[in-house]
Amino acid sequence: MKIQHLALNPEVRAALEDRRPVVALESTIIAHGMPFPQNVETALLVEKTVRQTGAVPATCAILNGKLKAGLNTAEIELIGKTGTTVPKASRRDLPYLISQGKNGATTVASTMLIAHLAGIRIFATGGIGGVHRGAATTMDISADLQELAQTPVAVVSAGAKSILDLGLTLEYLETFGVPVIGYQTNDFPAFYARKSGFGVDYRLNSAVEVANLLKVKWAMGLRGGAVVANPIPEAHQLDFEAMQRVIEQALLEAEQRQTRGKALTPFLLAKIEALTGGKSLEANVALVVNNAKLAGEIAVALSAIG
Ligand code: PSU
Ligand code: MN
Repeated sequence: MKIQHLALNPEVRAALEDRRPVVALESTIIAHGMPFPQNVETALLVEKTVRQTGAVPATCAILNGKLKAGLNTAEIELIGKTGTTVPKASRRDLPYLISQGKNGATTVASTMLIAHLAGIRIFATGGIGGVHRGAATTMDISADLQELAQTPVAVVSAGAKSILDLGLTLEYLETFGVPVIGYQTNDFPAFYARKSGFGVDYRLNSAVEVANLLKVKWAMGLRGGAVVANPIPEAHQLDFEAMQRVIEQALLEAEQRQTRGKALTPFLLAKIEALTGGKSLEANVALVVNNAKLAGEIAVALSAIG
């Protein structure tokens, strides 16, 4: 069936037709999460890492009003070079960008949606969006969480940054029935750090076990996705206390400048990077690559069992 506004690149289309494993990747991390040229280098390295597991990478974006699953190198470079001038596109932004024939960098939420329309079940990113600190008054809760509640795609991430209220984020996921799986860990990771002080629902130790859980969930007809929380590799971990201070500083500046809404997350990401002198960028690259590898392994395991 042809889905309106969706365009698969030939490699992704062929893999899906043959029921071979495919891993979706997002583009907000390229346009808004990292500076050029490291963003493009990372996006290409992540694709290569997915390929090494035997899966096909499908970086997603909106280009000229089309939902794209699978970008070529020139398209990745376009998103990377245009950077923050490409609109950050979450679910609510899609009708506008598509009807206007514009470009957009897809978040976790909109990448999940594109993946699902294309028939891709596994997605790798850095960190998911969540419930922001102070959400009790701002109501700033990322659309990523609602997407996880309703769209059947598993997202492999290094947890979430403590720019968010991680406790409330986990509560929200519980309310909406989204399993949070710790990959070889009992702790919910905090992006730069392997531990956040919060636990996960379940620990699984292999990609095959994760694939089995997903198969059961979807075979039962349960709605929505899952969070696979994969801690940053030990060697790249940053000091938790030092990062907490940096994050507090970034949050304070956002408050002073009254940065809100969809601009808040990109502002905090850029601020943290500036405050750590690029150390956070190095950690970010390492954890995304690590997630791409695990996502590839899960996609391979899932396609082997159906
Ligand atoms: N958190 C990160 N890195 C990111 C993002 C979040 O550590 O790049 C991006 C992702 O694309 C995520 C989006 O889906 O920000 C969430 O934005 P918001 O909080 O506005 O929903
Ligand atoms: Mn928000």
